Amino acid sequence: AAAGGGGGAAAAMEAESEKEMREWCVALPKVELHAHLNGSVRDSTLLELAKQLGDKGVIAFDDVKDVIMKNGRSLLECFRLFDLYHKLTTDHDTVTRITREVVEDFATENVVYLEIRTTPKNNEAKGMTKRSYMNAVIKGLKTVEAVEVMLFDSNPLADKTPMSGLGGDTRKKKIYVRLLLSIDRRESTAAALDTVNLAMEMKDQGVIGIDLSGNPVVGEWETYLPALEHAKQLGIPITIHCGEVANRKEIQEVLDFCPQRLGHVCCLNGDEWKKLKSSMIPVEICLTSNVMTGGAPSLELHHFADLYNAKHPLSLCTDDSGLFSTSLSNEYYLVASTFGLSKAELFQLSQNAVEFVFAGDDVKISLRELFKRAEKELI
Ligand code: 6MZ
Repeated sequence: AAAGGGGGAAAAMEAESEKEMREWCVALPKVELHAHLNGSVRDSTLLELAKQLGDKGVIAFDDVKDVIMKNGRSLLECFRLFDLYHKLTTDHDTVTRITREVVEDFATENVVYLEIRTTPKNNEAKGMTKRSYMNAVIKGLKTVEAVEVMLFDSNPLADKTPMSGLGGDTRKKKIYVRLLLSIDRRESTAAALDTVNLAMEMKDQGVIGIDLSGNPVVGEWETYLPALEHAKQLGIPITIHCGEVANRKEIQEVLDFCPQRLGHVCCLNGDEWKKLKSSMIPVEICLTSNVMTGGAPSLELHHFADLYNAKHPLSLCTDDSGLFSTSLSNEYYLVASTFGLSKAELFQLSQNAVEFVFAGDDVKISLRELFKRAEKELI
């Protein structure tokens, strides 16, 4: 009984320290660089939307409910799910709503800088163009009330308000939000070019980059290359999903293209790892997503450890926090619990991500200041 009691006490202590660490990871100011809008929608909102469409007879609610509430998801299942999500979020008002909620959810996690990526969509039946879709997203950013959304670069010297409510500050939290436009791998060259041109047109409205994403077993690099080259010529920063599947030819081509950042980098071989490491291209690491979709065999064997030990530039990201039931705080907690990083190391990891944001120098300066202040309170 004594041994059992001791075990109980040890377990209680462990539970207490887990709780403390989780709370610390929430309090840590964080930078999110890889979050897909539709993958970040709350389950409760998806269920509500599914119920409404179910009542109208557009979908079978019970089928949808099971899919949304299901846990493990293969990569292919994810992309089937996105088609379903898109059915639920097609109209302008819903796009505005989910954008607002996604920003609020990230701000609740003390994310202080957020790049949301989304695929501008044409949908004739809803009178939606890529442009009107993006206007609906931006409307969502402008109607956030719970936190102050900073969509434009501001003069950091004129702005001394703490951003994350650290130290019991009761003023509204602030969050920088920027948008990346995604090219979906199913799109044609012309559609991909439209997205790049739209990003250029909307660069004064918070749009700062281009992403290439979508089902990695669909499409050819040559199809998107003209659009990506065009973005490069226009000086628009680019991030590319790389190596979600072992497509050797494409991994080479992506590494040769040298985008500003890379997402995932799961299935690289020895030479590709060498090339990546010598390139020093920052990598957006998505632990939970990679383990759930099979891009990494387990948390313990995730390539985070190798890249971290090699001091490769990294930032932890959620990918699809709704779809994978995670949060950025949870991703930091997983790094602590799986790889044994200390609080000081986690803080450094979070702070380093400031250097990889696509926003301009004013924002970086402001974020560096914020981390300096936070360090005194958290470490
Ligand atoms: C590749 C992904 C992805 O754009 O409609 N997307 N692409 N790999 C992933 N890892 C699991 N997760 C999400 O958000 C959803 C879209 O983002 C891309 C897919 O194209 C998906 O349809 P938006 O807001």
